[in-house]
Amino acid sequence: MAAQTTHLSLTVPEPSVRPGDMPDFSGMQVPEAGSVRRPPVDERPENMRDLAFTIVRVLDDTGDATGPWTPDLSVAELQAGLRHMMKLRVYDARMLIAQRQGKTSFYMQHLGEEAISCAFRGALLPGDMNFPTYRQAGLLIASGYPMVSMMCQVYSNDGDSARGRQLPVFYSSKEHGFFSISGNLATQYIQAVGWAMASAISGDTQIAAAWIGDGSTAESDFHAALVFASTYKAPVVLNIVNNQWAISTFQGIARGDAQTLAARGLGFNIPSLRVDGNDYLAVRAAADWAAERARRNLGPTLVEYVTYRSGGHSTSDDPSAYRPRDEGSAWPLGDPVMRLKTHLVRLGAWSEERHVQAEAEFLEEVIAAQKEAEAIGTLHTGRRPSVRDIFEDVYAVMPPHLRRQRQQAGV
Ligand SMILES: Cc1ncc(C[n+]2csc(CCOP(=O)(O)OP(=O)(O)O)c2C)c(N)n1
Repeated sequence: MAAQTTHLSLTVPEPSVRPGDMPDFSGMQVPEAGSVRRPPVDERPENMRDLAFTIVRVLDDTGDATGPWTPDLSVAELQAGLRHMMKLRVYDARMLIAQRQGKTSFYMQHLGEEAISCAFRGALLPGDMNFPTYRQAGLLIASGYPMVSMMCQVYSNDGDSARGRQLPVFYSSKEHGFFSISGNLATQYIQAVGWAMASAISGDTQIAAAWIGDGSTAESDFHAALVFASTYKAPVVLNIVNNQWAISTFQGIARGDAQTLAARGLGFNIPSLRVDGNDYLAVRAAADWAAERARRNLGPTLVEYVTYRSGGHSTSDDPSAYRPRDEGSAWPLGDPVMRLKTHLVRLGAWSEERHVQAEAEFLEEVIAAQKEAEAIGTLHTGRRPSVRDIFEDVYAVMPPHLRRQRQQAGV
């Protein structure tokens, strides 16, 4: 009897819309703010699986904070949070222009994702360590890292602590809990787990935070990190920033729509939250919850922040080639800066005038920092690191063959 023949084929996931189409987020389920329960931090993971399939939200459409996840933040802390996000946005805008002016070779902005890194920073204590990607500079801004130092790195000038050896935006500051960024996606995720394991092995109290984008969860280091984190119950917060896009690739390619990215943690019995990434209060609440679990030695937590990459992937990218131009404005979770601003206005702790004034102040501050950094140098002007620096720090002690190469280079 002849077997029935099926011609096999592969499935290639496609986004529902492309340039020229109407944006379509109708498939996205957005729960009411305040409607998701908040389990105790020592909840057993099997009793909170529902948290990986919803979206924790605090700020409602009118700007009120509501529900069990509302974090206990003072007005001053909320204002500081808004300022950090605004400052990051102004910084991004200026550096984007600087790249277009040829002052740097490359830049990557955070537009629409400011709440995530800015709010998360507040949950950490001195000595804790982030293992960020290139899209969490809010961690630095919210920790008071000097903007001039950030710019010097972007300009690869003589003020760059990386001595011009790294791509722009690959910052590094041990003192500010910001591990050196590397271009190889996902490598930092497993390193964060190792750092957290080391902290536990040496009986310390510091915790680690791992960061990854939706696309990069497809890397094997992501999976290795989950194995080690769950096996040893390492004190680490495993953050996934789901901004819907990995350059031109929509999150469905990395299977973000096969259940959720938060649900990846459930197979490892890691408590997993899915959070509104454009809601400063929700991000902070989730970060506090996860950080407390890590500090109380209850093990890792996985947090997926649902957000949208409103800008291009980088200065080398034109998103209008692969998605509708106005998709960002159709994003159902709104703009993180506007949402926190509205909340503060509702509290009577901010106003339209204050906002405009703050924007002007930040522009002035960023321009002043820019003048200072550019006085040292930009990509093509001023003082740059010595060619000798190329040969330094490859090893702790320079081996003879590098010494010879340095001589050949005439430096
Ligand atoms: C191992 C590796 N593969 C590919 C790249 C090229 N690359 C740089 S960024 C990027 C997209 C990452 O997307 P995602 O993880 O979603 O983060 P996002 O840029 O959206 O923040 C790719 C493919 C790389 N840097 N490293």
